[in-house]
This record gives sequence, structure tokens and C-alpha cells, in this order.
Amino acid sequence: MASQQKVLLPDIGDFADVDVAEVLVAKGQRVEAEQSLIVLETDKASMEIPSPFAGTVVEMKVSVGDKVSEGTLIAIIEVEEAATAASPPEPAAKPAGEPAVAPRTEAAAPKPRPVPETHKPPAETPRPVDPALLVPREPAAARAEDEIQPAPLAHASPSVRRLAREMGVDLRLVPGTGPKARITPDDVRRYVKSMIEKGTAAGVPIAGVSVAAPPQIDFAAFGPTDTVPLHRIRKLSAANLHRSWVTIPHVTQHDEGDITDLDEFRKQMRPEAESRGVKLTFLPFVIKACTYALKEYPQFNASLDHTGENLILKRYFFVGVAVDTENGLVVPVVRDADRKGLYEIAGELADVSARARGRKLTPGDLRGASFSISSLGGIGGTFFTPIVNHPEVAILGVGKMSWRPVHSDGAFVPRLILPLSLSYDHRVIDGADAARFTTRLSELLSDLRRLIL
Ligand code: CAO
Repeated sequence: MASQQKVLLPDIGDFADVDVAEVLVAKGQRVEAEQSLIVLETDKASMEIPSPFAGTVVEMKVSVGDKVSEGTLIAIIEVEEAATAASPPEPAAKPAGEPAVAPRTEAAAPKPRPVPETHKPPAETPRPVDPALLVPREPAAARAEDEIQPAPLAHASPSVRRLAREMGVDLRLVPGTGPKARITPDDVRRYVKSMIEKGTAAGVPIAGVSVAAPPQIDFAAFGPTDTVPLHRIRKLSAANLHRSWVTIPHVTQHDEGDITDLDEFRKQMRPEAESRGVKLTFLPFVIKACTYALKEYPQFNASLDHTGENLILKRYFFVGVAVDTENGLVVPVVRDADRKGLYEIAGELADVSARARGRKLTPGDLRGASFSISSLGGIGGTFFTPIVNHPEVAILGVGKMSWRPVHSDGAFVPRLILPLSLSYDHRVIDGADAARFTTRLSELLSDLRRLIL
């Protein structure tokens, strides 16, 4: 005679509403006692919940994404008469505090073992687990893959499941080459390699794209806090910055420009600039020098097309300038900067930054940049790593100039040095080109006469 037994979630310590990360068995499947049924994940740990007895799964009552707590009905298992008359597996002699539910390590994973034939299993008695022994959480696996019809379940050991999670692989998509199509570690690695060869550039979701949700933390538990809603501008720029950060392999090339002569010239021109109603800061010079360098190195004034297979070189030079406002960062654009003089650029810069701070920019002011500059020099600091403003492929960061002793003709002389940090998309720009670009930029800033050559 067979009877149907409920499997309830045992005591899992101080956790409640825990996410079901994986369901390891399916309706109709034969399970052994202590065979893992589901995997739970909290922000600190993941754990497998084993079956208290052998039998056939009548129904799984939870699915991936459900939240469960102690006592939640997980599954109904049909147990043979002999098995129902058996006791739950007696814990073997083990040190105090060892969890009845094994942590997710291969060594400690629950091994299936026959159920002794003397007592009825306390099917509805949750068993305790020591949360201190739960292993740290692993990143959740990448899920969506459309092109292959996934098998309903993957046969794999806990260590292979762990490897798959670390690599962001959905095991249901991995063909198993072990006995009874069991998935081996090499199968997982082979699958990742084949996905990379297929071209992650084409958008195959793989490690790194799927990330764990941030944990909800009650900071008030540590001390007083204030909650300030993010301004719409900050939320918009946050989304763009995040996309750039995760999709563009960034490298930053640092360099310096000797702007002693440039600064001398700027001071000389200041009265004339003021008579024209503009303030001549360093930035117009940097913008102008960049347009020259961009013409010589067109791959910096470019975008990858949507296929990721073509580089679009732009023959217009629209320079985006990051402007710090009280509500967040905006990047208005100085159009055709290569065709404008320093005064005109200075005037436009003052205009767009004033309108940015007064929230008077139009969408057209923010569109079309082919290269960007982020200048923190007026505030302070030396080098930093600006984030490329997608779909551009490079951005120049400008730090605060300072007087430095520079060795020249056998003596140290004071020179005014401007820190430059060029971040670029390494998919389309090589480090050697970046070094050439910043070297050229530095030359142009050091000797403005080169701009008219
Ligand atoms: N080194 C030293 N001093 C500098 C300098 C540098 N690299 N760059 C500018 N300065 C000086 C200017 O000469 C000016 O000094 P005076 O008033 O004595 O002439 C002062 O700093 C302020 O300049 P400014 O900021 O008004 O003008 P700007 O043309 O240099 O910059 C703008 C304009 C809009 C870029 C700037 O105001 C700004 O918003 N910068 C912040 C950008 C930002 O937040 N980037 C970060 C993006 S990533 O989060």
C-alpha cells in the first residue's frame, strides 16, 4: 500500500520568506530519502532541502521565485507502505550544531540513504537547521535563453550546480555527457565556451548580466537615517551610467598636459574675452584640442552599430560636456566644436551650463554627442575614471591643474600640469591608440600653435 505524505519546510533558522532558487525534482520523479528537492537562497546563504523519505513525487507545491517559510508545504510524495512505516533517517553521530539540512557544498550535500523500516516518518515535522553553517550565497543563474528548448530538469551534482551558478549558466540548457546524461563540470565549461564563440557581442545572456537583487537592509537598525527620493534626472543618468558600465569594457589611460603656455595665453586673452562677454576657462581649449585629436584618431569619434559588428565613424564633432547640477549630472552638447572659435565655445559652454543648472535645457541640447568631456578641474582632484557615455566610445576626464617641478635642460623648472584621464571602449579602441591619442592631446595643449598647423 502506498500513502501520500506532505513535505513541509523544516526550521531554517531566523529566515522567513526565503526565495526558492531551484526546484530539483518534478512530478512523477522517483526520489530517495535525503535527496534534495529544492534550493533556497537568502541574501546570505543558499541551502538544499532534502526529502525526508523515498517515494514518487505526486506534486511539487513550490516553484522558482516563490517565497517560503518554516512549515510551507513543499511537495507531496507517494511513499510505499514499507517506507511509511519507517523512521526518518536518524542523524549519524555528528558534532553538535551540524545542520540536518546540509549546506551547499559537495562534501556536506545530503547523500540518499535507505529509510530504516521501523517507524513511521514524521512527514510534517520540520527539522532544524543551523543558519551559521549555511554557505554564502552564490550569484543566481542566468535564466532566459530562447533558442534552445530547455529540458525540464538537469541531472547534476551540487558541485556542478554551484559551478553553473558561478558562471551564470542555466543548467537546463547544458547537454550532459555523463552516465544517464548527467551534467559534468566539463559540460558546463564547454557550454560557456560555445556560447562565447557564438558571440556574446550579439547579446547572448551569460555570466555578469544576471545579477542578484540587492538585499533589503533596515539601516535604521544601526542608527537614525533620512530617506531622500532620487530626482528624475539622477534616476535617468543612473540607468544610462549603469548600462554603460556593464556593457562597455572600460580602460582608462592617464596622461598629463603641460599647460603653462596655454594658461599664460588664456590670462592675456582674459580682458578681450570679458569685453566679448565670455569667461575663458581651460575647458574651451581642451574641447578645441580634442576635436583636432579626434580628427587624427577617428575611432574615438565613433559608435558601434546595434549589431556590434560595424564601427560608425562620425565626420561631425559634437562634444558633450558633463555639467554638475543640484539634481544630478547632465551632458549638453557643443555642436560642431571643430568649426567654432574659443570664444564661441566658451560662450556656448556658459550658456548650456547655466541652462542645465536652471533646468532649461531642451532635448535637442542633449542629443548627438560624438565624444564627451567631464571636467572636475574647477573643483579639485587629479585623475579619475569617467564612464563612457554610451553610444560614444570614449570620454576625457580633466582634473585640477597644479604647479610641478619638471626636469628640463638639466634643471627643474615649475610647469603647470593638467591631469587627463581618457576612458575608452576596449572593444573598439586598443591601448596603444589610447596612448597615442592622449600623447597627441597633451602635445596640442602644451603648444597651442600646433592647432593652426
Ligand atoms: N584646473 C584648475 N582650475 C580649473 C580647471 C582645472 N582643470 N578647470 C577650471 N578651473 C577653474 C576655472 O578657471 C575657474 O576659475 P576662475 O573662476 O578663477 O577663472 C573655476 O575653476 C571654475 O570653472 P567653471 O567650473 O566655472 O568652468 P569650466 O569651464 O572649467 O567648467 C563645467 C564648466 C560646466 C564643466 C563645470 O562647471 C562643471 O559642471 N563641472 C563638473 C562636471 C562634473 O560633474 N563631472 C563629473 C561627471 S561624472 O560624475
